[in-house]
Amino acid sequence: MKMFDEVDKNHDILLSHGELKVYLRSQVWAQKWLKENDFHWRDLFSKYDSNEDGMIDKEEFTMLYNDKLKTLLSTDRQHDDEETMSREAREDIMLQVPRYP
Ligand SMILES: [Ca+2]
Ligand SMILES: [Ca+2]
Repeated sequence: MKMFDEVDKNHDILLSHGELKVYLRSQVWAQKWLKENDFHWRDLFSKYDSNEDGMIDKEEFTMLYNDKLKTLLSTDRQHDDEETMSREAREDIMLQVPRYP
């Protein structure tokens, strides 16, 4: 998975707390989630580190991705689309304004 490789900076096919923190903190789409009052890195790991080895492996990351990241990403994209659409709609309106000499 492309995202997994991006998070896994030292390429040991495992994601440490540090790697996941650095990655998510650098992602625009993750900011809203990270700033939620009930968000805690400890909870994230206790929830998704199923074998409790202190690292997130590919399988565990897929769980996290499907459970959480996918939704965040799609919401973010939708938001972008809406902004683009409204910008286009605004241009349409401007074109429709009759011009008086
Ligand atoms: Ca790693
Ligand atoms: Ca694990």
